[in-house]
Amino acid sequence: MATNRTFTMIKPDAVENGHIGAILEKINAAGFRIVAMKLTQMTKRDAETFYAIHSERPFFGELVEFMTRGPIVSAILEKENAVEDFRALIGATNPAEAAEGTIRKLFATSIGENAVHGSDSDENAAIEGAFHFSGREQF
Ligand code: FUP
Repeated sequence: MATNRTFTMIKPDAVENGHIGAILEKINAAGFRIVAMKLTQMTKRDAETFYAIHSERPFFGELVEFMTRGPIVSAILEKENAVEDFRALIGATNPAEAAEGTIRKLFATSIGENAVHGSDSDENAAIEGAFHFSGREQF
């Protein structure tokens, strides 16, 4: 397993509900190194671009509205097998189906407001990380 990177966002619901610290604690405890991190608010255009793959889905409008309604914490994380291990740490997209102890089981309220994002492939991790961070913001 190569040491590699994934990209995450702590979404507006989890920020609003005061879960930034607890989620970062879980990420640290799972052995991820923080390569880059910041608090920002996505514009409508940012969210439409980031989630362009879902643009034809019925939930796209709600997804964009949700992701732009308040600040997010975005971060690049490094670990062996980062993408797969982080997906396991966050749990299923729908928190009702997420395993016990996962971040979504603990902190998400619905499939639409599911607390965190995690890249689904090494290729998307690189694209998503570059969308949010310049090279000078990565350590
Ligand atoms: P995930 O990879 O687990 O983040 O899930 P997807 O890429 O399938 O979906 C991205 C986001 O779209 C989810 F985080 C929330 C939203 N979504 C919905 O609102 N409804 C759905 O039925 C599926 C996804």
